[in-house]
Amino acid sequence: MRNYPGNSVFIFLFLIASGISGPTQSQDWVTPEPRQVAWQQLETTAFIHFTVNTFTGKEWGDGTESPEIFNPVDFDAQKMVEQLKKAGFRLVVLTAKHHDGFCLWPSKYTEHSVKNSPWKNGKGDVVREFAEACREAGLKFGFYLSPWDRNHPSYGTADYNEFYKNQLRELLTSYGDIAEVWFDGAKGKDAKNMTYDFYGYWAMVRELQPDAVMFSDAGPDVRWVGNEKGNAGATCWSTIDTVGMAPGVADPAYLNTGDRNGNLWIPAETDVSIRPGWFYHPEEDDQVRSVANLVNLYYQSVGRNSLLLLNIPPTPKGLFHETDVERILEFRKVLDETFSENLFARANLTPLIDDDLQTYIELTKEKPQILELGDMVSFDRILLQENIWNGQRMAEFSIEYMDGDAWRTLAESTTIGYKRLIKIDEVTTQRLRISTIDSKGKVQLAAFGIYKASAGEFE
Ligand code: FUL
Repeated sequence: MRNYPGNSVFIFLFLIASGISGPTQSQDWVTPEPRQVAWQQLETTAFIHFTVNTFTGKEWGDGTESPEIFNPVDFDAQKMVEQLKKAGFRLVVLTAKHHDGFCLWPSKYTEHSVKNSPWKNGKGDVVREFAEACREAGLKFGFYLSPWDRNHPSYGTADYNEFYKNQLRELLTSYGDIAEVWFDGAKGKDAKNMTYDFYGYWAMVRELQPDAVMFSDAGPDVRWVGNEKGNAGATCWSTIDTVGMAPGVADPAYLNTGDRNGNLWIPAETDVSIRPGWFYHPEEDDQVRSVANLVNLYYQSVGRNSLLLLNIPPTPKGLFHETDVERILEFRKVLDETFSENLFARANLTPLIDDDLQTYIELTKEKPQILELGDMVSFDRILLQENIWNGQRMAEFSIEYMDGDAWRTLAESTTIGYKRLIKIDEVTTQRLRISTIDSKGKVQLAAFGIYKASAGEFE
């Protein structure tokens, strides 16, 4: 855990006073804001890392790159967004500015941008093209604006906060609806000392785009999952406490599991790249994640009460590499094959199969829930969802199946939250039993599903 130099009591009071933290306390429960539920329901979202690094082969540019090297001659945002849409991604988060300071839009406040690139004779705007392509395709759009800027001369002085806010305002006011703003706390060891005015940045986003969720290590709306490997905690609470935290200053292990007793609703976002690097490097063309690996990421993120933000980096031509496209399309096909048919379809338990989080059955420690499957059914995947509108309550449970006339354990698990997916060896049965071992009061089980995994999951 890195040390946070600020005053944690001040932060806490500030968050309460400003209303920036977002969550509402309903009786004993910490519950989400509508924008947080809408975000979580997107499930699979795409990250796009694109900048001068795409042309230099670096992961972190140093800010001295000439804008002249940015020339994606075949750039086609519509094509990339269509491919993402086909692969089931519902939000695109673009690196409008990475640590090198190069802006993918023609910012008024710096010369270090596409306006000084040969691409489209300096008239291009990557942010606009992606934002418009997303709008046309019905996808949501968001951006990453790196606070660490290795190009701008004001970095390290108080003036930088004004510069950053000017850029933030440009992005928040010129490109339509923004669904997510990504605040990255990363900073190199050689970086100048700089105190970011995160609360000022966050207040601006709330004012100008109230439906946007803000990501950082410390929220305020969604949090980093604590690693870049694509693993949400096997136990994953959507609640945490942020006292003593700031973007770039948090305990990854804490972020990974969340905190049963946390007093803020800040669910985990799992950001991970389809390749070893965040930016495209041709030497990694044979290291694109396999379909089975991608599907597993889905189980480890969405299936553990998180959301998948999968990075697919464009090549210097300004298009996705064909291998990446093949993999994401196949990824979706496998997920569709697995989850298209819920083999649990009992009419008397419609609340569990109606796709509405707000209809549910209650589970308590005292009363295990028996689920009749009707016929004998064979399956190897289980899905559970809680009605997160009323908070997150399940802490530990077991599922048994009827084998002849004996109950046998099928799965033991901890949190559910928005979604829990469980892989089991195939079993055939007519009856299941869910027992709550530990919970925060009555659990509101909103969905239950059993599925037969597509062969593609194992290839
Ligand atoms: C990190 C950055 O330093 C990486 O380059 C990348 O953008 C990743 C998503 O966040 O903090």
